[in-house]
Amino acid sequence: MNERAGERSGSVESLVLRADERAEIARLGDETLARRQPWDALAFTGEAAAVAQYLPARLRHFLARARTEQADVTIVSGLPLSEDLVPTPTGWELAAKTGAGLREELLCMLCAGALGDPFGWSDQQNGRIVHDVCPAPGLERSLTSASSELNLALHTEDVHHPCRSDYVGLLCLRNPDATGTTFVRVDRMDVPDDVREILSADRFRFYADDSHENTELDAEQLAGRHENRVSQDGSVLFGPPEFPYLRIDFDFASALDGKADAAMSQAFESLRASVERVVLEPGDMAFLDNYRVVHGREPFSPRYDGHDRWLKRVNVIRDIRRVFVETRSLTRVIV
Ligand SMILES: O=C(O)CCC(=O)C(=O)O
Ligand SMILES: [Fe+2]
Repeated sequence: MNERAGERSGSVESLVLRADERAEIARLGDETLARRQPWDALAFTGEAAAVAQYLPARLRHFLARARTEQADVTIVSGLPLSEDLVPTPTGWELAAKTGAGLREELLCMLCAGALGDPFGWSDQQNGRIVHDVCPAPGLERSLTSASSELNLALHTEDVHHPCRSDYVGLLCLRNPDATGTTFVRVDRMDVPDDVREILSADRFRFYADDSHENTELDAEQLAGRHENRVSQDGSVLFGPPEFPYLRIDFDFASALDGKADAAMSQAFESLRASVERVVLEPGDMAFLDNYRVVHGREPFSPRYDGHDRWLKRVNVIRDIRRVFVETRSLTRVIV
């Protein structure tokens, strides 16, 4: 993990694993993987929280504290990646087809299991529980995580949905150009009380982004046109006023009236002024609190030579029953 001095305003909770802890995690990972052949992340979702109890106590304690204290950004450093990690795939489909980085998927799910319940979306990466975030040819300027050349705008993950994750977990496998993951804390939103009041009312619409819609637009093609997308209306700010939660997406949100539109512009302006960044290094896993920060990514040049940036991503919800209730089924993949 590497943060540029002077570019952070609050702290990032971080834990650097010791060599003995890395070895313990590697052993747990290998044993679990051997027991769980062929590896199927979905089948493991119900077991992840229980197996996570065998992670080193310091790591469990650290993640439990992040959960109870509602830390904005939490980073575990030094997770034991495979020494013979395969080349970075050119897109998630190839990763899925070839089973690239399965041991890392398991690490991702174990850490996620110490914080909550991993879950997926049927329309995102074909219902996979652990996603691959790597640049894909042809999608360099898309509005999804497969992009590279464009700044990935600040967003709440899966902003349109009531069961959006409490945490976005990102395990870094490669990041050769030290590309930053950007984020802004809701606490940094500095707007007058009357604007805050508007932002706290159900005067906004949140849309499914292109990772759900299976479209591959760039920003110019989207140009604020959201017709026909799945959406939900709600407020930008919610929860305890003294410890607010946030829901916003710079590309996939709109206001329902003129005053709300002006308030949203002010919110965007304020958030833009407080962007922080964290550079994930191989073996770092970040958990971004999806209620307390919005996140994005800096642009970079893809190589498509096997050495590209590569993250494994997992959505974590604090209580999977929210999904069971919303979908009226025992599924861990939201349709
Ligand atoms: O690539 C990153 O650092 C973050 C991308 C992102 O927003 C995501 O995967 O949800
Ligand atoms: Fe994201």
